[in-house]
Amino acid sequence: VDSQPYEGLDEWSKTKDHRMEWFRKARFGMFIHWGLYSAAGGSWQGKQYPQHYAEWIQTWATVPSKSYATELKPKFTAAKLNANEWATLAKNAGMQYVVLTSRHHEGFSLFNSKQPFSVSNTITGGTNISPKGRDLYGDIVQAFHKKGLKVGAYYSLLDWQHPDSYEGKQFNSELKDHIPDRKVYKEYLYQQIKELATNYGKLDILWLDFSSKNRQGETWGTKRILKDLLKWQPDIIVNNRFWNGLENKNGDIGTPEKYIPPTGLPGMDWEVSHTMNESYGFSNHDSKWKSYDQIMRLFLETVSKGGNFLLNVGPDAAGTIPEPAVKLLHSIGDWMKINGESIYGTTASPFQTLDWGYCTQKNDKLYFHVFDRPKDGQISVPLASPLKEAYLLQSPRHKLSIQEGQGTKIINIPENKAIQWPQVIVAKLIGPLKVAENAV
Ligand code: FUL
Repeated sequence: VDSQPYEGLDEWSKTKDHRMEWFRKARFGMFIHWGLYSAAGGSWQGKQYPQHYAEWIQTWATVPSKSYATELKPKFTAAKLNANEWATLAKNAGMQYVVLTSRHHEGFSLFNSKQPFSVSNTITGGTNISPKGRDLYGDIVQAFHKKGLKVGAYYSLLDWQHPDSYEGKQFNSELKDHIPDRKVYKEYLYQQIKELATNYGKLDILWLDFSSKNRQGETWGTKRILKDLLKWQPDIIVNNRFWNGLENKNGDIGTPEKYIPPTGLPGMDWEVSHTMNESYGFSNHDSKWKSYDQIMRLFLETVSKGGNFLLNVGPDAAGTIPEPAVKLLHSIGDWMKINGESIYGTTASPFQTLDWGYCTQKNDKLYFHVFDRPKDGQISVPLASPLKEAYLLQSPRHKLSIQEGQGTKIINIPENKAIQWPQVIVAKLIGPLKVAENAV
């Protein structure tokens, strides 16, 4: 299965370039992990569990399923949720799309699912409604739609709550003797995906998570879902996690996680997801925030290798995005406002590595992202083709001097007067781009 994208599903292959058009230009999106795990915040009964993957608290601390309804759900108040603020934050950061956890592995649907076996239904006998009857997923999606952002639903193929899933039994002693009926589980997945694809307007990405060695393809009823999905949402994109392995070549996009493949993913569209601290879900003891510089390096390295960058936020149970994350997003936004041109619609760098930073390209322009300005102020680019001009993206009228090096072009860059680091140099080509083979 692993190298057969859309085997037997011709419509998916035929429409791929059309469906991928916006995604290839967008380059930058927001990931949101929000669910009942946010109320645990990476701790259980006074004990702190790993600071990464706090959304996995159920497995770290073997939290019984019923505690989700009795302890976590009441704490998951969403009392401060302002979906419009989230959407504004993403938009001002220069993000073009959002991927929101509609249901994570824990089995709690953030959307108004009519399916049985969500946390509230099986355990409390409730009506399967998000806190206070509010359709949190719907509210958030609507806010992002209003801001003109594309919307993706993260949807977990695993469900630690559902009695007929592959993992459900381990957290629920009442299910000790229950024999899981996989048909029921497949139907549940199908119906929930149908709800996401038909009840909330346009769905731009279905971000599934995840197949493993023993569970893939027909484990989930993949073909049936994909066939109908394209009828419900003809422009939709699906990631590769219906199939086994993070770097399998199925689906529309590869999804390396907290990791930038050194040479990208050749022959495939891809998107790196990264966290601003260690964890995707909110953690009350994860203070390992990355610096602005670190995030920008991850972002620009990803884009320079041809990938999209999906940067995560983990709001707390009240719906507040942690302050350090907000600050980072503001700083990124300041940079994007001036330098977004070097991101949107660009393709991968033609050069392998550059000592001083990264590169992207678009039409007749190369964009150099200079992180480490050489002391003499000269950056060397292994470029054989002539340049028309070079300038700082933040002040296009100020042309920079260009010298011929040995098989290279040397551009003299001014002192760091970047309004927001890193500096971006635009180099305009005269003819077709030619990389210097033997540059020294
Ligand atoms: C993983 C999940 O298990 C994590 O909790 C997280 O959602 C990440 C993006 O994908 O595979």
